[in-house]
Amino acid sequence: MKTALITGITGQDGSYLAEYLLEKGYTVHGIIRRSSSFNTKRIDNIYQDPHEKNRRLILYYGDSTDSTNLIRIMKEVEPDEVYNLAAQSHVKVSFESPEYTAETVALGTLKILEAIKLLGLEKKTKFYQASTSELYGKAQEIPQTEKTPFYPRSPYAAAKLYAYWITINYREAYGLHASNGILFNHESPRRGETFVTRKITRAATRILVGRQQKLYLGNLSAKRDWGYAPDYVKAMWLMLQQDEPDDYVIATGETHSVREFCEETFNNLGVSIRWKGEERNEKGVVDSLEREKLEQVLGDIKTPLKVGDTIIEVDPVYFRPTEVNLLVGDPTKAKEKLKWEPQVKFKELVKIMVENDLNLALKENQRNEWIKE
Ligand code: NDP
Ligand code: GDR
Repeated sequence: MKTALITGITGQDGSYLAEYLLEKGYTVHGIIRRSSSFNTKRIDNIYQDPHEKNRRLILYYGDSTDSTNLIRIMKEVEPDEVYNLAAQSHVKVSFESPEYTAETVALGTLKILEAIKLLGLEKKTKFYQASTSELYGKAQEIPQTEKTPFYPRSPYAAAKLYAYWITINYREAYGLHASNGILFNHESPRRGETFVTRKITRAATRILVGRQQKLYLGNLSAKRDWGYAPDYVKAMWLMLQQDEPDDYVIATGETHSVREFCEETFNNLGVSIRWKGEERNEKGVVDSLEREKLEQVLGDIKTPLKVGDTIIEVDPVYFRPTEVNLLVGDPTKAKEKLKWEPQVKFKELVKIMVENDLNLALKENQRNEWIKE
């Protein structure tokens, strides 16, 4: 049976990928960071106690900035496949911590590749690099394909550009089976809560049950090609099953604005919103409430929301010094060569996330009731 090593296993994608590989019979090794609080929530469901015999999920403490640690783990595991997912992955945060972002994203990738080479594993170990649609940045073409020129617009994207090219360089220089997945945004109930989709579905459901009053957002006009994370980890695996390494766009081919994501989220809950004001102080106001739908989603609970309430406000603090306005990918190559297609598109994705977060908000309410009692 095959062995895989995943960096970033505690993240959204790492957790889905680990589940997927375990189902396929792999032994999965994952690198986690030491933290003062637990950071393994997303993999708790697959965790196996170190005392268990024949366990197939093995975790190591490590960090993308520590090459001695990476070399030691690589030597111990000698994996058939490495999935390099670890990163400071937040674009806005990368403007605040540009050097650390470059350390983890750019040099972190180099360190893993170099570990494979130093240990003489070039012929055994296949390598997947988590590249990104952020590489297109100020997009030079619509839709974006594997041939569209890159124009990074953040320290994160510039670091990912280095990682993209160093992956190709190790493939060409040392014959490594190394592939870049140029993945467009992909979301899920496991998405970190500071990324815009999850921020919206968490806030909307909390607003509905009266646990939060407003949702503050940045640029509502940005458009993204949003897919579903469990679909996307399958594409990662498929890339490493090909005879030849290559680079692939993974996307849905649809694009929607942040504004539309808000509307669709609230629609799922029986609330329609109308927009008021200019870009820097735009507001989302409750336009109508669909009583039947609200009863369906809330049961006995009454929402405090009223027509005319302002529930979304723009706060320029969330604007980025340089923004990526429009991304939409063309996944034709992946469809033809990998036989990969996205199963979940925009509307279904929003529904999945809203359902999950509504349950969370209702549970939070219940917990509060217990505390009061
Ligand atoms: P997350 O932010 O959810 O997960 C990032 C992972 O990297 C976490 O496990 C995190 O650990 C780990 N990590 C962060 N810094 C370090 C470090 N210094 N050393 C070791 N591990 C570290 O990202 P996603 O799962 O969404 O994305 C996975 C990868 O794919 C990332 O590289 C991202 O840049 C890229 N990507 C993501 C896309 C998306 O839409 N989700 C699209 C295209 C590319 P911890 O849990 O401790 O924080
Ligand atoms: P992105 O995702 O930058 O595309 O990077 P994010 O969800 O952070 O932003 C998407 C767009 O929404 C706008 N936006 C806001 N974003 C956040 N986070 N918070 C807000 O309040 C807000 N308001 C508006 C942003 O300006 C942006 O235009 C993600 C990450 O997962 C990367 O690691 C990955 O490489 C890319 O997707 C593809």
